[in-house]
Order: sequence, then structure tokens, then C-alpha cells
Amino acid sequence: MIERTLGIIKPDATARNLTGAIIQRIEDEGFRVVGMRQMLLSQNQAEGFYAEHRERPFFNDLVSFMTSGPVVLLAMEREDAITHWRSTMGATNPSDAPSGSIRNQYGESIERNSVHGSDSPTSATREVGYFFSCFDLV
Ligand code: 3AN
Repeated sequence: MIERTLGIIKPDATARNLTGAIIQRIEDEGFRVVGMRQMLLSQNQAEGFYAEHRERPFFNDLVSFMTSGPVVLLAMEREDAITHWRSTMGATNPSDAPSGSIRNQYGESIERNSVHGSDSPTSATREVGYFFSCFDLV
């Protein structure tokens, strides 16, 4: 089934000029990018996006990292997009991510792990809608 998911190229990756390489990988994996925007998240925007993690000990660090530099937001479409993008990224901790995955290749730490991906159909709908209106998706 064709699905949509939200990908984010995180500040550690945009700072190292990895945006182009990561988008190339996304296209090579057969995704169609249907929405794309670079922005600097405000604290409120980052806190709202990660609201489900509000009680976790790493929440404040995560918000300050995600607002520390530009992010690239990507709405992407593919057969089984959610699962396929999660496996293309690899595990949250780059040292557990398999060879060939984006986090293994580029991730610096569990926090500075280069990319985000929605973890379920419910999250994907919420996360794509958090950043894009239907008129932005083409
Ligand atoms: P994923 O992005 O793999 O779905 P989540 O949803 O568990 O991982 O966590 C969201 C983000 O929070 C991660 N991408 C990572 O940047 C950060 N994070 C998760 N666990 C930790 C941790 N133990 N310490 C620091 N940051 C973490």
C-alpha cells in the first residue's frame, strides 16, 4: 500500500552539508518527495512535535538540539513508506544501526542521529500534518 511518512534531516546533518546525500538516498530508495521545506524550529514547534516525549529525561536536550540549526522536513511517499524509511534510517542509537543504514553512516550519537522518521501510521498522519498543509503536498 502506498503510504506517506515524515522524514526530518536533523541539525547535525544539515551542519555537515549532508542534506543532498540524504535526499539522494531517499530517492534511491524509491521514495517520491511530495513536500519539502528547510526551517529553523522554534522551541514551541519542537516541543509540540516531540510532545509524546515530554516526560523523558532527554526531552530538554532533544528540544535544544532540534532548535540548534536548520532542519529539512520531508513528506515522502512509497509502498510501505513508514517501515521502509525506519529500516533505511536504522536504530535510534547509531552504534546499534546496521551497516548501510543512514544512522550508521552519518549518526554521531543517540541524540545527534541525523534523521527522524514517523514510527506508525497514526504518527505519520500527525507529523506530516504538523508541518505541511494539503496544499503543500504535490
Ligand atoms: P526514533 O527517532 O528512533 O523513533 P524515539 O522516538 O524513541 O526514537 O526518540 C526520539 C528522539 O529522541 C531520537 N531520534 C533521539 O534523537 C532522541 N533520543 C531518544 N532516546 C534518547 C536517549 N536515550 N538519549 C538522548 N536522546 C534520545
